[in-house]
Amino acid sequence: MVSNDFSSDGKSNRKKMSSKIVIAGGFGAGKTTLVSSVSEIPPVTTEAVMTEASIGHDDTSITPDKKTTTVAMDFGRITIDDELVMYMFGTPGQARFWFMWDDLVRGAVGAVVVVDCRRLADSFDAVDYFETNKRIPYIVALNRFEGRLEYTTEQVREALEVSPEVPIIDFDARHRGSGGEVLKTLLRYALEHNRAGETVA
Ligand SMILES: Nc1nc2c(ncn2[C@@H]2O[C@H](COP(=O)(O)OP(=O)(O)OP(=O)(O)O)[C@@H](O)[C@H]2O)c(=O)[nH]1
Ligand SMILES: [Mg+2]
Repeated sequence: MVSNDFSSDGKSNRKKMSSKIVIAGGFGAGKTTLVSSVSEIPPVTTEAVMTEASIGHDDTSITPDKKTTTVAMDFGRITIDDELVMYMFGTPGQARFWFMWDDLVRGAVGAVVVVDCRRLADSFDAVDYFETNKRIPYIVALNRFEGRLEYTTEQVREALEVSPEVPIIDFDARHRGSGGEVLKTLLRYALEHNRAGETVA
């Protein structure tokens, strides 16, 4: 839920609200890149070098430059306005770390599922996680690698079995402004759906 931290800037007595959001998605979709590009503080990341041990587990054929992977979480912060600060928690993408997702979503107002638009199938399980447990509102953010977007939004919705009301937007994870729009879309959606007040137990 949106929580009050009751901190004051000394100039006004308005409460400052903080909220937690989760950045999820399939392996190598651009989660760490998104958190890093929009965070106003140096992001905390838990990248580990990918070694021979990942062979057979991770399909790196389409991400040949990728040398590291998130093994616990990413953490960043963005101030939306005078009254709202959002804390971002990026999940690990590899299936063998998914046991951490239940802990990471606890207390979050919503989630962004980052999708590599070249590899839709690799994001199916991430979308399914949020569709199935319905614990928090989520949106889908299509990461436009190299500016390419080969599918329409509706094709993506059909392929990933995303519910009709869930926003799907495209963006570039490397660009702060583009990533910021994703977070604002999530926030609007979470507030509109009035589920922001629900606490995830
Ligand atoms: N060209 C291009 N490269 C990108 C874009 N977004 C991310 N990358 C690169 O793609 C690779 C994967 O990005 P990450 O942010 O590490 O992906 P991730 O989802 O955090 O990966 P895991 O934590 O391992 O699941 C990195 O080498 C990024 O630099 C993009 O929009 N365009
Ligand atoms: Mg990562």
